[in-house]
Amino acid sequence: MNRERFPASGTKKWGWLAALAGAVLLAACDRKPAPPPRAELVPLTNMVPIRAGTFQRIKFPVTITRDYWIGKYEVTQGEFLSLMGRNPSHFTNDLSLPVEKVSFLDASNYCAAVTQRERAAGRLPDGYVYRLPYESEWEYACRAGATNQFHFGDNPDQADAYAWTGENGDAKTHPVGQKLPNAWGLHDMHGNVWEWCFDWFAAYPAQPLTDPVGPPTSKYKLFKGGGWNQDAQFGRASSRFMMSPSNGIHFVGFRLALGQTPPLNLPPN
Ligand SMILES: [Ca+2]
Repeated sequence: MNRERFPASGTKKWGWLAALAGAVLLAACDRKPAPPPRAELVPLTNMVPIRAGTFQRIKFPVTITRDYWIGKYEVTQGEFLSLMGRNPSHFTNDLSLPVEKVSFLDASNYCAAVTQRERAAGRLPDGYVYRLPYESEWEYACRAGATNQFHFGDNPDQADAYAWTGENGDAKTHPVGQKLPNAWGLHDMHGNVWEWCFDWFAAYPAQPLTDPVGPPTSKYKLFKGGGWNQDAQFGRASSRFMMSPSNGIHFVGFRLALGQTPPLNLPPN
């Protein structure tokens, strides 16, 4: 047995380890901090991608030049409650009902909270944001390629299969997604609750429009699509009503959009 072999070998081993540690230390000092992992865009599972395109609003074409996503359903009371910790709705006892009595500001705050949550989870890269749909985005998605007053045609008497309205709604909201969707898979675009859009209210400009975002400011924000409180004829794709952004009422809710920032044609602050 060679007694010298072990101490000699041990010395070599420790020397080698020390050299390695030094090299690692040098390399560590040399290395820049690793960049945070790049977020991949993973839209919420109930968001439907909408391709850029053009639709006809009354007499004039409206063109949207960028793709975006829009919610398949109105935002439910369950979704709102779980993120915001409160449920302002008038009609309750079922969390799959659309949230209502939300002001424009409540709806905007919800969108911002979704953005923050998804950003923190690494599912929302810089340059994208959850927000309310612009009116043009909402209307383009509602029409889903149809050129009629409703996505199902021109006759409000055919609304029953697609919409909860004053005629069939029993004077209340209904769980989202019970009626047939439009051609792009979106439910309750007509009826159930009216839906806040991002735009301030003004009369439609009498000209072709590209990526319109509404006036820089006005007194009211607008909402679209009709609801349980009014007959179907009032919920045509081009119809709109408006209300102060701080008011909430039991026939107005909203749905999410997901888009790039900044939007085109955003008016200066
Ligand atoms: Ca609706």
